[in-house]
Amino acid sequence: MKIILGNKRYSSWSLRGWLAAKQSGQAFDEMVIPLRTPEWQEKAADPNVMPSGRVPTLWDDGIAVWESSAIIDWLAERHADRGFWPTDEAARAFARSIAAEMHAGFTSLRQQCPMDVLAHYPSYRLTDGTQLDVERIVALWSEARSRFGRNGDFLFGDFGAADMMYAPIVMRFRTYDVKPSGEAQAYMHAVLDHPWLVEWCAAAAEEPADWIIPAYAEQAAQYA
Ligand SMILES: N[C@@H](CCC(=O)N[C@@H](CS)C(=O)NCC(=O)O)C(=O)O
Repeated sequence: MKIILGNKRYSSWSLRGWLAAKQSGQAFDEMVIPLRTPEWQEKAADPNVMPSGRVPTLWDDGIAVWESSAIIDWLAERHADRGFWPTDEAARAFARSIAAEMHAGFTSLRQQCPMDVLAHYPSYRLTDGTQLDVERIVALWSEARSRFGRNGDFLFGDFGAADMMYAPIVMRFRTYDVKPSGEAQAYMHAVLDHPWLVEWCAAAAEEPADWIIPAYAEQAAQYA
């Protein structure tokens, strides 16, 4: 199994696919291709690397799967014992709904606050639209935790598919200094302390300096 990723520093969708590969329990290779470089343009145009021209792309037994949600579904089907989705029906319905809501929505937050797992902008101000996205996400996390998450630290107890979808949001909250209280705050700490997230951020910190995207560096200078 092999997964094609963008920069670990920036690529939020890659993080979701990579977490799914981790959850599968299978050994896998990674190919990290830096966004907005000539290498990216070459690989993105090659259907034998990324058929959609985007990351993440998973290659599994010679079969390509792209779109983070499809990668999660594919691996959840192939490794049904790995706890991607809750077994309880009501919990699973909620988990699938909030995962889909993440995949399709929160456009204001996604546009205003690109993921940069190494950055911290303490003086950043959210727009009203982004604030609404934040409030909705915090409400979803709190409801999942209080209704279904009592047996563990994650949305549905153990780490699973819904946590994969929201892990990049946790990263954004840390970067843009969004500090929810209560259940949501505890949930953020659980995600940030999870060994796979720690591993991802450590790898991001090792990426070459010439992979830095100047627009993001300028944002850092403005709000640091
Ligand atoms: N809906 C896709 C989004 C994939 C996506 O947009 N990935 C970004 C990197 S985070 C990408 O490949 N961008 C390259 C580009 O836009 O040229 C998914 O869920 O995987």
